[in-house]
Amino acid sequence: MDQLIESAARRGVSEITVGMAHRGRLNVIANVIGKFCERIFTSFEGSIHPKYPHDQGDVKYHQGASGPRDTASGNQVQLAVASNPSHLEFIDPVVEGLVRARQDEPGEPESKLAVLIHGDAAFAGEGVVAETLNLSKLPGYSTRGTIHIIANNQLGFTTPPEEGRSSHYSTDIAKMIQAPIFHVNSDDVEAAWNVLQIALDYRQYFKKDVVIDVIGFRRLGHNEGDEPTYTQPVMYQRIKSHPGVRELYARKLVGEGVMTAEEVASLMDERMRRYENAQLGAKAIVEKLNKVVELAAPAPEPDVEVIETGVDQAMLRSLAHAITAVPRGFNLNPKIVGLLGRRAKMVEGESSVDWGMAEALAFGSLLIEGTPIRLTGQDTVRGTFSHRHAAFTDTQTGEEWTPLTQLAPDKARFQIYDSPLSEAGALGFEYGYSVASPATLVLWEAQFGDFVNAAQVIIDQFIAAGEVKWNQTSRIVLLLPHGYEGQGPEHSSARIERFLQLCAEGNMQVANCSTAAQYFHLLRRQARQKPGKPLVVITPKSLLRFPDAASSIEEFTSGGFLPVIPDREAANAAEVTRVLLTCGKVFYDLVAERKKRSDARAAILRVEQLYPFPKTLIAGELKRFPDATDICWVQEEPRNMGAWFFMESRLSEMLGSNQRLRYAGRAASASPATGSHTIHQMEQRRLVKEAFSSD
Ligand SMILES: Cc1ncc(C[n+]2csc(CCOP(=O)(O)OP(=O)(O)O)c2C)c(N)n1
Repeated sequence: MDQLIESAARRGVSEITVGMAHRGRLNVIANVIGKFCERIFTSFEGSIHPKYPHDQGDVKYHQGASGPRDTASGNQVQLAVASNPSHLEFIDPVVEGLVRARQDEPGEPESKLAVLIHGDAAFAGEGVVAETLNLSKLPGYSTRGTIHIIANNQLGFTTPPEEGRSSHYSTDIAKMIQAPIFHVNSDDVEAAWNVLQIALDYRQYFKKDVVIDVIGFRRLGHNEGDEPTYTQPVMYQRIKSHPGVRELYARKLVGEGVMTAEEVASLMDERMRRYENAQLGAKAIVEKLNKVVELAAPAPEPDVEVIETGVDQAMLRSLAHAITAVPRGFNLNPKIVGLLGRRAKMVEGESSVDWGMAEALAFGSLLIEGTPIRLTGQDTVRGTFSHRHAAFTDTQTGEEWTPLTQLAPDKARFQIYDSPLSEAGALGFEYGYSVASPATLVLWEAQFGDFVNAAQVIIDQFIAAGEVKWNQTSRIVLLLPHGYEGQGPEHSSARIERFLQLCAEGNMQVANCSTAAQYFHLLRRQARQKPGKPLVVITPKSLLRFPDAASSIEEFTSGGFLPVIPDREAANAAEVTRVLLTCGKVFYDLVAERKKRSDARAAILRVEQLYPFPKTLIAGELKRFPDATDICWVQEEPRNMGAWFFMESRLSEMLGSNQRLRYAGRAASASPATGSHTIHQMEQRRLVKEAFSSD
């Protein structure tokens, strides 16, 4: 590691971001990044170093660290070890995203380097490794070559290679990208140094990944409590009699007359003194603090307010012109000509603005205001539901025209990429990007929201908990198509319940917009928010083209995202005896049913922001209907899914003694949705009917 930094600096590298798991991590933080011994020892003593209060958020060997290092060649290198969870290898795509964000800033991209240190078992076994390798040469994801180092101790906890992988080498997975792989004996320090020089030359010249497999052993057990001779008695007999690499190399240097035995001993003494001093420093800190740690009171839930995010109509007009005026000589697909014509008319008020145009206007206005945007996902450029068309392909030349890239090229960059078919790797990358580039609005879109659970580790370990664990903020946006439309168990649900269960301490936001204007304002609000918090947007499928979900242009020129949409149609508040609270597309079914029944007694409130829970706004709306005794949460998801469990306790707390809270929705179910379109329709009719009857 030491020589990696020195050698990389000599080749013009000025920034290195390291991703690594547990093994050797404290060593790297203490000895490579430097100056962190005292912090680590304080943590071993059971206290938190006053300079690093956030260390209490995670165990010491998961915390990140960063700092500058002056190299022997007189250069300074900025070093960082990324904070990571216990989940092996999931830091890989995150580090790639962190580094790509830095490379997208002005300066020489190759001067910023990603280094990933892997365990041999994890490199062969964890699928996210393959996902990350697959990103390495893609235009939207490449970091111009990563140095991979396998700290290969020939064991995965107690599991030997014969049981841990079907390939000969743990590194064989890297053959998928034809990366050069060097296997080197960890006892041979100078061979490792030589290999490192070749690897760095390769990376700087070819801008591709390279792998160094350092084959050695683990002197002790997997961790403090492990007894390796239970499972590897023969191997550990041999390890016991092995002098270790430091001793071997010292002997070699002494033998060659490079150093004397006294010099070796004095180097050791000096190093031990450093540790002892750090330990004394840590003890002094612990004694000084010497107070009983008190449990902090839980943070109150943040309040929700409406933030003005409207855009002047003249600006919307000029934006619409820029994104609908086809460049001279460009051969547009005739099927798309109509779409552009319709989009142009929307801004003139001749028709309502639909979802796709609302998004384009949000992006366009943000770019002009100076917010860079990066949007990725599977088939995202066109849009899975053919509603986006962020780029157009010339029918004769195959060239692409991406209107939003031309809006403010000097001020704010618009990046949009179709992602590879990956969720964990692709979302991990975007999370990393959003952390390193807080000014950029980074959005990741799932093909259908259902597939987001293939990236669950990134959500649980990074997006939901990253700020509390590591003081690491992100304003990443997840766009998750969701809606019960009879498409079966795997094209219906973005698993709203899972996100809501993770919500606490204001860690993130979950919203489900029912109109195009709401989506526009939500995206704009997200770009303005300080500090950034992740945003999960439950996005529609059929509503993309549903006329009632489109919005008039006036709704874009003033106002902001409404966490709760009041019922403007409930004619006479005094007549209302029933309040239906809901979110998402089922709102439109409820409105249609109320109309069919000519029911003036039911009001329908849309809770568009589920978390942070808009308590004051909902309470204010409920107050408008003093005679409403039947309060019903309506959802199209099964009872054990959707927002019901989240809403039940929160709404119950707010009700008066004369009010009763009910549920109307699908029955609890093991699978998110039925596979039969007919049964889907029957269920949908039933839940809507139930909403209007409290018997
Ligand atoms: C995703 C995940 N699964 C399981 C574990 C539990 N675990 C921690 S270390 C380890 C063995 C890792 O072996 P290897 O990758 O060779 O690294 P080593 O510990 O030998 O350095 C396992 C299974 C984990 N941390 N993360």
